[in-house]
Amino acid sequence: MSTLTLRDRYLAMVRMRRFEEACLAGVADREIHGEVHLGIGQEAIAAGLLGYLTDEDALVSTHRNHLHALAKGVPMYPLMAEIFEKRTGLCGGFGGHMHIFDLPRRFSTTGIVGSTLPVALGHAYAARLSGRASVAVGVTGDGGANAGGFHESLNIAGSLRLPLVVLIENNEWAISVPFEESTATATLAERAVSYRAWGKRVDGLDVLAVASAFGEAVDYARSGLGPAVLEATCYRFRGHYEGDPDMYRPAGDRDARRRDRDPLLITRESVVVEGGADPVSLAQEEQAIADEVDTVLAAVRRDLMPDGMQARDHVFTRGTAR
Ligand SMILES: Cc1ncc(C[n+]2csc(CCOP(=O)(O)OP(=O)(O)O)c2C)c(N)n1
Repeated sequence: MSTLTLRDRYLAMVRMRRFEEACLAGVADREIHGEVHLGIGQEAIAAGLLGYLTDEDALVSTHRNHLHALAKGVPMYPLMAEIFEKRTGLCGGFGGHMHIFDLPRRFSTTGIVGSTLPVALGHAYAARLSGRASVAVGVTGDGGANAGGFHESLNIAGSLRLPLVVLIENNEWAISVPFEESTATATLAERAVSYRAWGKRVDGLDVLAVASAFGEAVDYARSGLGPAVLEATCYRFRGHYEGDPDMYRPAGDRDARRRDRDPLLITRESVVVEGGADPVSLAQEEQAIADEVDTVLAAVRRDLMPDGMQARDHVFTRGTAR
């Protein structure tokens, strides 16, 4: 059970959106290199995870990982610094945006589609072997849910009743391939039954619906009953990566979804209308968050990149670190 309020979750979503916008600034100014995949439009899912996981629980995320890192409690400064490839980053600037690792918080990522679940499965098995009551969360997109690792991991977790929670962010597109064209089932949650797993599909724009379902999924897995599959539906607001011309999605539909179905605006309205929040004090809190992110961005921009002489550090040959 989580004690977080809707307002708490909303403010976490604001922090996530501002964080992604800071990364956008880094892309525009060519400070971040390579493909950057942002989670703008998907904040209600990550904010729904808050309050259910401890540092002992593992979370393995994808190429679209920034929001999950924040939800797992990874501090904003070293996270942003890693994305900006700075020495002050979580991995000293060697990893970059698709290789975010925070060992103390058991947070990791992989850009190999379909391989988050096998890694999360390893964490779940390790928890079982060491007698810890922790769970492992493996995140995937809808595209990744059609890869072999998804099915193999769930099969093993189901047969051994391992504490694996599979979180599927179904944003309807795997790069340019629409969900209905690539997927044999009407939903992804319904696959849970094949693996003796708990399964549910929720509206991923509804942060309270995600929170309640994620809490159930974690409780199920933690109590030793086996794996859980939570599918949260959403829509990717940006291109697949920054720079993607995004010619495959009908522009009218995309614009309408961004305008009418922005989870930040939907949640803000609930906080004010149903939660009775004072709009003035809410705006002050939103501004404080924007200021916090701006301060981190300004400092990260001043930090140094790794020294070129270190390029071969952390490279292993014959089992020896050079
Ligand atoms: C094994 C592998 N194949 C292909 C790619 C290239 N690739 C990167 S992201 C992506 C699509 C992922 O779609 P989805 O799982 O739905 O996640 P989303 O990007 O929508 O969050 C692909 C094919 C990859 N990274 N790894």
